[in-house]
Amino acid sequence: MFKKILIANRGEIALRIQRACRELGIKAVMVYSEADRDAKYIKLADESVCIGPAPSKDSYLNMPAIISAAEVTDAEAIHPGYGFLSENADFAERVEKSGFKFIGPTPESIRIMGDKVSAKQTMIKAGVPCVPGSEGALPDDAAIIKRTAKQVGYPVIIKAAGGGGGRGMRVVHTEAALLHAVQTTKAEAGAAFGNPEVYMEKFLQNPRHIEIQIMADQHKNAVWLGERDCSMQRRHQKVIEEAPAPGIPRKLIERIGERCVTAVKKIGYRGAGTFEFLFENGEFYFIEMNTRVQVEHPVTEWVTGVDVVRTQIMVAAGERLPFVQRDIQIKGHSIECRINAEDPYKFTPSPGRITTWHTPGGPGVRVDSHIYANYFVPPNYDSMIGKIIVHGDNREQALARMRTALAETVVEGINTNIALHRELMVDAKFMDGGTNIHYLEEWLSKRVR
Ligand code: MV4
Repeated sequence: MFKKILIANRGEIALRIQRACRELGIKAVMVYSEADRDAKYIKLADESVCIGPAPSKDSYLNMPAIISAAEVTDAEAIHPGYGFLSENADFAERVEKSGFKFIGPTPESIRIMGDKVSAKQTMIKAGVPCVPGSEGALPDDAAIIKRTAKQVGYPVIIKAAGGGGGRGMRVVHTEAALLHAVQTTKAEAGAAFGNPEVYMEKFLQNPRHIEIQIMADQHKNAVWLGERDCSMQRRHQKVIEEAPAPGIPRKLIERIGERCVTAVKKIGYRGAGTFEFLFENGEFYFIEMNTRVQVEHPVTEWVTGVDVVRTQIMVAAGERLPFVQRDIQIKGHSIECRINAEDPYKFTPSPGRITTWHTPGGPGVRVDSHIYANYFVPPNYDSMIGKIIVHGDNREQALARMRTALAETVVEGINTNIALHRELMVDAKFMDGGTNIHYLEEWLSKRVR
């Protein structure tokens, strides 16, 4: 096992990884920007290194500064968390070329999944069902583009190979609008991602977003850790996640989970990963794979009993997975609410000093957050300041526990979206379960006040 790990991230996930290190008896080196200098989780670290000024590009995205910090502190491995450099294949490569372990998949795996065209081709070959569409990238030939759209059937969606997470996409309803949409998406993709390649899919009108968590070691062992329903989102930012996905027959999920495991073994993937699917009319369609730990990993941890971050570290060190597939039994139900420092109605960021922070507790309540009273939420980063996660024997109990937890929570000094969560936890349609990816935005457009 490693003796010392460098954590190349900030906020709640940096603290989450630090806790996993403590538990494993590993020393944690934290890197921080000038904006995060006074954070308590920095003081809690065994060692810490300032890697630059507040802007991410000068600190948390500064590869030489992070690798130098690992060198001067004699760390053996680097955990990238989520966001920032976590899915940057060049960073993973530079980390390993500098003699450190990258806690995540190989640079090659990251590169394949980062290109959404190669990711999809890989999954088709590995037997994972995908959204019907173009075979690979679209060619320049207008007649072929039109023929492909006709075969797929309108509406279609044009997506950038270098995009993902909702960036670089355009829905097309008619042939008259097709070629212009392809040209515009290509131009934008070239400018934004340095890759003008685009591909085409059938546009699914009312899907749910269901994702499968997988974990693999370097000895050809892989398991899937159930699914998460992440359909409650606004502008491609998830707001509430839960596990298991309400109302989907177990047999259906098991079939797709097993396909994911087969694919993972076939491509020699290592570490934690997430297969993102759209789910519509009883069918799963792969769209993208995430090669990092995700914000919403706690709901999976709670229904499976697997510590995802601990396991990431163990498999990166070369250990075998400490469980096999039949050990993974889904127990009860878990829900996560993301707490953001933002205006609860306009969603504009609300950085500033927190004066009061009263955390909820009791049976089945977990809070993952780095904040505290007198903490200053810097304006430079994502507005998420923590997560409230609950577990219950069933969804009803989990919902009841979340309502209680949200009622107990007090944040003063800044605005947060806690009021939004309180309203959603008593919304009849959300309580029924199974809302689609458009539900929250439609609900917000009808919301009063
Ligand atoms: C789609 C789709 C409908 N049909 N692909 C948006 C984020 C990116 N990961 C893929 N996205 C979508 N791809 C086809 N063929 C609808 C979306 C989409 C979406 C997906 C998941 C969660 C929220 C979403 C919100 C809007 C659109």
